[in-house]
Amino acid sequence: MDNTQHDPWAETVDVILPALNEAAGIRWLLPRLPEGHRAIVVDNGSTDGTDDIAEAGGALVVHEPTRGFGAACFAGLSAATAPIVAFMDADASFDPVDLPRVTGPVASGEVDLMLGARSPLDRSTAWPAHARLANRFLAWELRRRAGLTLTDLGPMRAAHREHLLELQLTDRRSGWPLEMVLRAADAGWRIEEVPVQYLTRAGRSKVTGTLRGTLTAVADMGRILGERDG
Ligand SMILES: Nc1nc2c(ncn2[C@@H]2O[C@H](COP(=O)(O)OP(=O)(O)O)[C@@H](O)[C@H]2O)c(=O)[nH]1
Ligand SMILES: [Mg+2]
Repeated sequence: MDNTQHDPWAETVDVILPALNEAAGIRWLLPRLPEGHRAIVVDNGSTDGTDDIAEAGGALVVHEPTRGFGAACFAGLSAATAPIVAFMDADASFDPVDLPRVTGPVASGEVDLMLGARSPLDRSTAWPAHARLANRFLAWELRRRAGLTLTDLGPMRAAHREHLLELQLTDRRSGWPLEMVLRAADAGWRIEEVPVQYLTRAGRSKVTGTLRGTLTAVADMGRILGERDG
C-alpha cells in the first residue's frame, strides 16, 4: 500500500491577494483564476464582507489585523504552501488570465522573479499620472543601482516561495514591492518582466489614487532607497 500522502495543492501556484475592502474585486477575479492557481485572500481588516465572499469563492482566507500592504503580503506568503507564489492586487486591476505568463517562467526555472509590467487599457483611469511618474523614477533608480532594465515596478509578480522567504523582507507597508526587487537583485536572482493588462480598479484606491496613500508610498520607498548606499 502506498502510504505517501497526496497533497493536491503541491503542484499549484498560491496566488496571494492582499485585500482591504475589495469585495467587488474578489467576486470578479476568483472565478477567473486559471487552472493550477489557488487563491489566498489576505483580509486586512475589511468591513465589506471581503472575507465571506472570498471563502464562498473557494479561496483560502487569512486574516491579518495589522494594516499595511507588506503586512498583508507577508501573511499570505507565510500561509502559502505551494512551491511557487504569485502576488496580485485584489481590486480587479489585474486580470487573473494573465497569471500563467508571470508564473510559468518561474515554474519552468527560467526566471527567479517575474514581474508583470503594467500595460494600461485606459491610462487616465487605470493609472494616475503621479503614480506613473513615481514609477518611472523607481525603474530608473533600479537601473542605476542594480543594473536592472525593468520598465515598471508592478505588484503582480511570482517567485519560488522558499527563495522568497530566504530574502527576509522587513517592510510591512508600501515598500514591500521595492524591497523585494532590491534584495532579489542583491542575491543574484534572474529578474524579468512580462506585459500584463492594467485595468481600472473596482472600488476605491487606498494608495496611489489618494494623496495620503501616495505620500505614504513615497515615504516607504524613499526609506528603503535611503537605507542603502545610493
Ligand atoms: N493601501 C493598502 N492596501 C492594502 C492594505 N491591505 C491590503 N491592501 C490591498 O493592496 C492592494 C493595493 O492597494 P490599492 O488601494 O489598489 O493601491 P493602488 O493600486 O496603488 O491604488 C489592494 O488589493 C488593497 O486592497 C493596506 O493596509 N493598505
Ligand atoms: Mg490598485
